[in-house]
Amino acid sequence: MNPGKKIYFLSDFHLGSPDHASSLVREKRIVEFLEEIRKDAAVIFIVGDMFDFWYEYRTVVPRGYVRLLGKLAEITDSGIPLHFFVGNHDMWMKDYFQKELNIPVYFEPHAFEFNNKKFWVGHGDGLGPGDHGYKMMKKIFRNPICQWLFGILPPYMGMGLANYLSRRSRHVTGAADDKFYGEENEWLITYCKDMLKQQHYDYLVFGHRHLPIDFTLKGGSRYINLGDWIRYYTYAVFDGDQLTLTTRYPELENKIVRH
Ligand SMILES: [Mn+2]
Repeated sequence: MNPGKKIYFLSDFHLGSPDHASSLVREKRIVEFLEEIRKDAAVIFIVGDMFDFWYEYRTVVPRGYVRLLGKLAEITDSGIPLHFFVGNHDMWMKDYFQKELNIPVYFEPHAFEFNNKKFWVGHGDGLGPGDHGYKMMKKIFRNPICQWLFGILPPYMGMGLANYLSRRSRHVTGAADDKFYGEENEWLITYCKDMLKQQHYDYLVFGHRHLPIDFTLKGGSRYINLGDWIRYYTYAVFDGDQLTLTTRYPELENKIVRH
């Protein structure tokens, strides 16, 4: 990494939700933030659930989000690499991001190394113990035949069904998520501990939890949860030496769980 350059991580914008007007307010905030970090970004990671629902038909993509998509194109065109990890709300990506935006798309967690620091990055859904209902659903969602069947539905039906399910899933996992369950009960902490038994990482960075968490594990590795851009506007920034989890809006700083 060049001195003065930084690596940014953010996730869980859920654009499209809960309605067009409030999504647009968030989208503009995200675009403004991206424009600002462009000045010193070496790499940008967007770690899933960019959209509340996304499905790429063979020749058509969902309408909307032009400000964000345009900004992403501008960033990669200017030579700043951007990595995207699919989340549980936007895993139905094919090759639009790669072809149109020059953004690699990851469907599984992936390792990176910068300045001798090891990062393990992923959205975080379906990892760790429990959540068997979702793990089964994920198999169906990821199944090529199921995806093909969904794709032959007329979009007004497919998108309608998907938006309904997407909202229902948030209803199920919603409000209770805003408190920290403790080291033993946070399933991504359990997952991180298992990962660290096999290999050392300095930072294990996830989204999905919708609660910003900076948790130091035994041995000094840190589990970072990126929070979201709905309630927290949080992001992690690596300056080449240190990683910091912070928020765009200082008044939200005390919402970050640090342990
Ligand atoms: Mn999410």
